[in-house]
Amino acid sequence: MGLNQVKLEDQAHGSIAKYTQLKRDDIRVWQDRFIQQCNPGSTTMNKEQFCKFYQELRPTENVKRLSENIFRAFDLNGDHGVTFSEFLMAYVSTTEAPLEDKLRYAFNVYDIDRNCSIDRAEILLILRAMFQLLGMSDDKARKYSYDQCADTIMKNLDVNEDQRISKEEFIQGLIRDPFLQSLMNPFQHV
Ligand SMILES: [Ca+2]
Ligand SMILES: [Ca+2]
Repeated sequence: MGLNQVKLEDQAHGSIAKYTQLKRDDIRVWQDRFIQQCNPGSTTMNKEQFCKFYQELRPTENVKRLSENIFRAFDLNGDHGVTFSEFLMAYVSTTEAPLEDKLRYAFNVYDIDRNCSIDRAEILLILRAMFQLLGMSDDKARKYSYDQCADTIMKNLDVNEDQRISKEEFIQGLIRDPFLQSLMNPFQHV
């Protein structure tokens, strides 16, 4: 590794440490583990690599269907790759950080087209994966009915009734409503 690269890595680790409160040694351990899964010479994961890695990190969860959406949520700059910094900051935010931080990432999971709001179609798509994550049998899922569920969610979260849920509406709404939170927050069950 060249001197410049070392310098860059040091800077990156500095900001990760500040954000996550992790010790530099721990960050290095995470980095080694992360890089092993990337293509040789790369420090960025593609979707396939990420999904495999994430499922290994959360083996008890049925995250398979959701992991592609979690990839998108973690890929903050939207370049279809998750860098080590993006990964570790997101992973710590969704496992150890306060609820509000988890919900910020949860919002990204639902905002499939990245237009900073969630519509009913996006809710329906993610709900199916959430029900699977929650281990609900088809029967139980049918009882709740996705459509009914989406209606309840829109009614409770879309405060200004513009048929879209903003990030603020999403976060405040789920903090207010523990039932919806348990149904909708993919990071609650870690
Ligand atoms: Ca990215
Ligand atoms: Ca959207």
